[in-house]
Amino acid sequence: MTTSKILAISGGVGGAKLALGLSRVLPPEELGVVANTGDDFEHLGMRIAPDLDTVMYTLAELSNKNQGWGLAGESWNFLEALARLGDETWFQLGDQDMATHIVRTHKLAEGETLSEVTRYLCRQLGIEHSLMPMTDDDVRTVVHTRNGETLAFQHYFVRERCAPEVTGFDFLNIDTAAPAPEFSAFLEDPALGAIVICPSNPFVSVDPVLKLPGVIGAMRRSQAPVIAVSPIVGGQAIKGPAAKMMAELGMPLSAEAVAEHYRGRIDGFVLDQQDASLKDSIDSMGIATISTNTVMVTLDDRIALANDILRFAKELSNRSL
Ligand code: FO1
Repeated sequence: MTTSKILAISGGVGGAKLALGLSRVLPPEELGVVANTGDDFEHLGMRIAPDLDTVMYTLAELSNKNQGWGLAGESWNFLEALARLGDETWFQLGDQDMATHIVRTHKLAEGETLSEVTRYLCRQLGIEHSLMPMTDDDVRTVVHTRNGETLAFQHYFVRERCAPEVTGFDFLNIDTAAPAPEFSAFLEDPALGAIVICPSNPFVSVDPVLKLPGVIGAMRRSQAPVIAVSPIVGGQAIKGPAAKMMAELGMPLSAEAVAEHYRGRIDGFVLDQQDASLKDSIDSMGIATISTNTVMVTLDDRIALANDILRFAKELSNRSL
């Protein structure tokens, strides 16, 4: 049996960069990318799925590389007209991006599942690798804050610009949600060679995926090693509020604390080369660790990191034989 398939678990921007690298070194039948949908929300009557769209636009090479989300060459006529009508403009919806939300909302209303709609959108954008939502059910991340307020994720992230101090997170409806069929199929596939947790936010991008009923059990039953890439480099998050959240949750600001967070759920950990000195203490948690360049500036960086992870996955599989 060849164990050649890779399943990548991704949030938005950081995860999408690694997913692109993996898509450049693996043929379509050997890579699946599962995206967090806890960030999804209903806005102005539309269903918005930010992480799915970020990965989708990145794989299609249509993304706005400066901001990481949205489309390159976007125009904003819709948003300007919305402002004229006095409606909410805190969540920036570009004219081209709107087409994605309208097609998704329309197809969901016709009874298609989010997995089916995602497959359709990917096909239309020429993406050959599999991109799937973590679930077809409506799981919603909420953020608990120090002042006692609970915010819907996008209200915390975009409207409040991550300013409120966080005290914890909940994933509404997660206990009754099921992993999407294609996600389950990947986890149960005897040809699964590795599960890669991309350098995404551990608390709000990866945990919702891992906390879906049955996911951890299926990961443990699978022979495939689970490898996480640290989103914390030199004590800072490459992008987004992960480091701010760690500080507010009273955690040390280090990649080691991320490994500790994933302890019991991963077999391997990828540190940035700047943090190479943490290798021994993470190894001693029973997590095999390597260090390499994880800061993905260029496409070559994304591809090099993907190759490093695939080599590491092979090494871990051979060790457990
Ligand atoms: N992020 C922002 O910081 N500001 C925005 O106005 C914004 C709009 C937006 C529209 C569509 C979309 O798919 C994503 C969008 N994002 C925006 C990104 C997104 O909300 C976050 O990066 C993720 O939810 C975190 O992974």
